[in-house]
Amino acid sequence: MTESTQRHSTDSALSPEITLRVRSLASTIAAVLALLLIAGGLYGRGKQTSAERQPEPGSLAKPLVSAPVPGKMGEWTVPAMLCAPDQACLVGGNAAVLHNGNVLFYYYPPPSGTNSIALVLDAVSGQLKDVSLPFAMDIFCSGLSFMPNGQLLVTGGNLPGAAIGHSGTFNAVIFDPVTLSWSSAQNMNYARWYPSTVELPGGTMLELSGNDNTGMVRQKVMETYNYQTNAWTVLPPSADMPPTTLHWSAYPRMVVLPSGMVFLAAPDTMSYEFNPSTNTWSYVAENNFGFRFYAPHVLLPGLQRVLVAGGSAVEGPPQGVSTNTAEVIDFSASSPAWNYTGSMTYARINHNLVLLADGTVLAVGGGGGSGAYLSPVLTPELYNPTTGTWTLMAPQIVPRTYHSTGVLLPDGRVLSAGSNDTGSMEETYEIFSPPYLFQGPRPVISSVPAALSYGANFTVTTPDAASIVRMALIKPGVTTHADAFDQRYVDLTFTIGSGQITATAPASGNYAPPGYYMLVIVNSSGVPSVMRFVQVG
Ligand SMILES: [Cu+2]
Repeated sequence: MTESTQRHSTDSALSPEITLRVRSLASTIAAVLALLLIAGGLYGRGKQTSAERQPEPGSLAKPLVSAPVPGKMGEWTVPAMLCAPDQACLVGGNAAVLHNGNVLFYYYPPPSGTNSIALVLDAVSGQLKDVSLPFAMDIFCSGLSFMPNGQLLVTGGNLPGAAIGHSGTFNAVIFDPVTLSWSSAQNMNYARWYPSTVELPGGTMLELSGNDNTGMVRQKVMETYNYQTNAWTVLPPSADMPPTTLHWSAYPRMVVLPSGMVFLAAPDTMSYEFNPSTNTWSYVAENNFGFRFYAPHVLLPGLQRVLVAGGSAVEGPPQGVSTNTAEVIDFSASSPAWNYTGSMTYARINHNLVLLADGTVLAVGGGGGSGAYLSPVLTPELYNPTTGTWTLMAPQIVPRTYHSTGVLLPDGRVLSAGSNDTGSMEETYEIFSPPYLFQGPRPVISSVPAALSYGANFTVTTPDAASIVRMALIKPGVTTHADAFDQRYVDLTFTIGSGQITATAPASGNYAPPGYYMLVIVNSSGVPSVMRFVQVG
């Protein structure tokens, strides 16, 4: 089924907003009751003793007794609605963690409207604020990525009223986390539907792929955006995407490596990397499984290895049958090659891979069967990059398949949202507390500098300095369509002092492209602090 078909059937099925809310809430309540019965019957009653497991004041997402052993399998909250006051509820199909810790969600316009709906969630208090677009524009199906100034660049999207679905737009818009407002940027030179956006080491934004405004042509021409001049620059023909990488499946999975190259990790069998200095592509390696449709990717800590897990060998709707296999390519090798790492227990497509505060990776959501929304996998799995093994976590309640999102919150939890099917929309979010939040007291960051300069030393004060074994910068999550475009976990070198830690900022934008990061310290029990935002540049 195509995107436009889904949108049409979805929209028509949902007309009265109130019906939609009631239906979604009813299905959620039913799911919660079922899970509570299962949890009660199978596992008995979990104890609610830890401070982390208590609801924050005003929180809409209450803790759930879902995990038999939270210290080993983590714990989920009961799903809460994504409905800001006086606003249509939305599916959390696009998510971005802002540098004040709140999460921006946006989706397509409600059936009666012309402006994409958007909201900002304070995931700690549960408060929601309507930040819908002030102008008529559909930014669903767009690319998104943070710029060096912390503003979110949103590129392309869905062309309203297009004769053919999958038609892209030229528009680019910017969301300012400080003023909570949208503004128009200069239009792109090429219309794009399902493009990818990735920040380059120097802070310009690379834009690639996506369907044109006829819906018939996959864009091979790339362009870059300079946020300081508000100008798009078309790259020369040498930068055109390799022919084997142009598919129905857009949102190519890109990541900046310490070499300064931009690696195209998935979905293709043949992997390439792009050199932004010379505007040329070069072939890297062929993976083992083959084409991985809607498989997410993640740059692992150490910044030399890229993990791709799951996906389907069948391109395009109905999205084939997913695989549980996963592969890693290591760029510290003289000839980088894809090798199988441990397989997940569950085959998945359309899941998210989320880098956690301790450098492990959570595979959350996704579906196991043929079809964008079929055979949902409710059980997340945690990947250990050191051992290459996956561990089953506590099951979540709501299916999170196509159009689902997963992001790491500054408090170390994982927010999971989005997904729907042709009969109903899923307008809830739920939050996962990983096992590391049940391993004892958390180290506390007392103060951090507001800004870090590349290669310079800086000081973090903490009463827990003596117990700290790891410090890292984590790029805030920006995700849609089962992938996070700029996700990275940048370990820092540091020395322990009395009540403080002196660390060295990343050497350059090759390691951490400029912008806001979440700084975390982790103690010898593997427990992370609540993270603090710093601007790196
Ligand atoms: Cu989509």
